[in-house]
Amino acid sequence: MADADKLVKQTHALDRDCTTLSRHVLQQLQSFSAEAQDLSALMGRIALAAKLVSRRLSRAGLVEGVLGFTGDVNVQGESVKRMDVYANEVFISVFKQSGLVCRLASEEMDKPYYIPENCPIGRYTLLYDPIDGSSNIDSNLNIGSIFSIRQQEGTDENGEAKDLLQHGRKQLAAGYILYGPSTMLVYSIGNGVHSFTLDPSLGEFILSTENIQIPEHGSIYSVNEGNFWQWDESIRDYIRYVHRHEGYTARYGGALVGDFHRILFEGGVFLYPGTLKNPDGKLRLLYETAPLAFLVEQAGGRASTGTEEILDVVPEKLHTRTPVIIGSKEDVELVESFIQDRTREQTESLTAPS
Ligand code: P6P
Repeated sequence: MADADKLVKQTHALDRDCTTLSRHVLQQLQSFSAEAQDLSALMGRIALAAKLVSRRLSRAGLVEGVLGFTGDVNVQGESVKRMDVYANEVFISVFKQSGLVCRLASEEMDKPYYIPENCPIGRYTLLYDPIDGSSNIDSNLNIGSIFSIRQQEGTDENGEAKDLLQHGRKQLAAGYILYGPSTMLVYSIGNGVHSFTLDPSLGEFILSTENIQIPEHGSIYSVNEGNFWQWDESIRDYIRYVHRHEGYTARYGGALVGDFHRILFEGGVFLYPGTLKNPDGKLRLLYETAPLAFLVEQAGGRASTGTEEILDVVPEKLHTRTPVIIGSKEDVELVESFIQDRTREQTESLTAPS
């Protein structure tokens, strides 16, 4: 390669290494306004939280008191892992110092955590799942953190946060961190989906892929088939279909972020339908499925409950759960078609002359 070409390649590599997350946000917004600076600073704090969690995970097997359970049960009724508590505290500490976030709502906390001094109107609310997929931690498999940022809108007459119980199209930013062979941060502020990879030698998240677009269709279907006995007949119909037709392959890691990340890059569909035990499904809207729905729509995909778009769902309470079908447009529509067929049959049987 000629020297000139080497120099161009080297300059390009340096430019990319200088594209940190905070810088990328400002580039996305083409602005240095107060709001742009706020979002840039918020994403910088997300990156700091991710680095702190990633650092602890990378040494989990060597340090006492990182793995295992605390012995407590959280508001979800789930046994709490030590890493759940640590990561939850990391986000609180990182954002308390930011001066930007008025309240934090977490899967691990019954009520939002308020930072009164940060609550003048115009500040922000952070919703997050500090560690998603914590059942994978002790077996050193991939886990994630999921986050969503909304504009703080004050409180209603009952003192409840007005911005929390609103549909997902109110999100200003959303994304996740995947703690895998490398630590990746994937985010959107409504201007496409972009991924950053943590370079431990720099201690920085460096841009790896811009404007990610999910394939229109993919071969992967990702679902816990151990719940087959608990599903509605329509979902069973879908599973029977993919079992009997060529071109489908099952992938399920038991951690939403890793399963979603695979779908985002390779196409296909992830689903967590309602079950007999959890008719509304297991996954929580505000800090799990709505942030991922925001991303997948930005990447050209879809996210549905089976009957409505995830981003249109207005939660009744902070920890509202919804069924979720998320991924490539064609594959989400295929699952929905089985739901519509069953609904039509039920309607016809009810209206048929006896
Ligand atoms: P199941 C992890 O506990 C989680 O919340 C998601 O990360 C994951 O997709 C789901 O639950 C797995 O649930 O019932 O298949 O073990």
